[in-house]
Amino acid sequence: MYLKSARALAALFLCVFALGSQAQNTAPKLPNVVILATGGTIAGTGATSTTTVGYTAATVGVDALIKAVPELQKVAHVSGEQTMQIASENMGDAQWLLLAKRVNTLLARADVDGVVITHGTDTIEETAYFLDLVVKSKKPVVVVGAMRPSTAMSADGPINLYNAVITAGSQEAVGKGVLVVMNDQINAAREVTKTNTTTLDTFKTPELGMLGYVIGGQPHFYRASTRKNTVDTEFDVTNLNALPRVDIAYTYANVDPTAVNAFVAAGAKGIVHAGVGDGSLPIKVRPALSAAHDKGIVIVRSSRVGQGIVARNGEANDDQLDFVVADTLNPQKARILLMLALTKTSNTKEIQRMFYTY
Ligand code: DAS
Repeated sequence: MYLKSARALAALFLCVFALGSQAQNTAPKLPNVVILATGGTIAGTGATSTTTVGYTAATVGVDALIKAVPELQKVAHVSGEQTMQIASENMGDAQWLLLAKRVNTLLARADVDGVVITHGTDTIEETAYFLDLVVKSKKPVVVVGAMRPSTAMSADGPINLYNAVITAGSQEAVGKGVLVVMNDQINAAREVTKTNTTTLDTFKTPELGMLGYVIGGQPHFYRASTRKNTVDTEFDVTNLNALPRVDIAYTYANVDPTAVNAFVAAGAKGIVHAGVGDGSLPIKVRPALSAAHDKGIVIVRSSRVGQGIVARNGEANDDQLDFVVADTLNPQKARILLMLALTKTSNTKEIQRMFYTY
């Protein structure tokens, strides 16, 4: 009698164990996502819950950022590293190289599925594009920030971080290039830009459009960039410890060549001219740019307008001047591509090819 009930009990136990382990086997395997924290508003703190301007950026550490969003544990195995702690107006070449090398090291590991970078919003579009050109993996890299500090009422940091981690751990984001995920939207690094100084919806790709959304804990893509990025670029930072100096000369009514001449004197290897309209060159500035060119400085014509193509041989005879046009890159992004191009060549025909490729 006892033997029978013991056997029944043992059979029941084995059944429950089998179901339990089967359930465990069928539970979705969570992706491993590493968060590299660099500072910014997402890590900012203000005096009160209504302080949304006049707060201090870059004060909250990565562990606190992760702890503030316990829901992260349900969507990924998350680990954090404090790569730096700065407001992103202070981001520079050294920080970019440090970040890019760390991202590449992490993504080369089989146990890392994606990387999220928390970052100040002021230069998120620059860091994202720099990484878009030098990350050597198809695994997702998502740059995320916030427009309200962590202490603010309805802070956007936690949900932005949650959406960024989901996207970085998703299969859908593989091979899409570096992404900026904020305000429930997914934008490509090449075109995204900050369009408003303070509002939550500031990051946009004004004309070419965002890539998709993160809604209900799921990324939804509707388009992809047509330009080469990440593993398909010719740029590699592995052995780089510095980047060539490239400056931006902003144009406006009554401008004169003071800035251009100062950049030449400072040793610029490239100058991006942020022209008016379709990259127009004022007659007072053109000779200074030509003189700079004759000293071996590569000149790229971009536009302060921000959207649209700067057409070759349109507002200037680029063939005759031996200048490069930025295509649709705004001045701050044209500067990044020119910096990396100059690590490979100073041949303007080769550099023009790069501006039509990336
Ligand atoms: N100063 C801004 C920066 O760090 C704060 C922010 O918006 O993230 O970019």
